Amino acid sequence: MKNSSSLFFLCARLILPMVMTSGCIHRHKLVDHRDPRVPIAFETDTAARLFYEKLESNRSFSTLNGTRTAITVPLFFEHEVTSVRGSHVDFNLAVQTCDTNQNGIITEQEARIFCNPKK
Ligand SMILES: [Ca+2]
Repeated sequence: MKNSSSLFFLCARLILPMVMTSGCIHRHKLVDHRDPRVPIAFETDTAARLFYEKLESNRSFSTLNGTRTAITVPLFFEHEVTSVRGSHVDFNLAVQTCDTNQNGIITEQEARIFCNPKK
């Protein structure tokens, strides 16, 4: 009886580390959201300055540059999705918001409205 229990513990001591360190299914997927910048022109230098100042002030509050999602079944399966968000996302959203008539040119009036939206 003693031999069978010591054999069991010996096998457990040998097999358990092998199972723990053996290759499990690991999948990693990288989703890249780095779209190109939307082309935009500014009517005046003041419009450009106002737009970029507002854009930079909004970026200081934005800390989320990506997400990581993982699904794990210990020892057997691990699936991980990393989503990367590029800096052009903020720029493109700001252009979309600021250029209210969507003509590809940000006027000084549009930039001022973008900087001080009515509440
Ligand atoms: Ca416009």
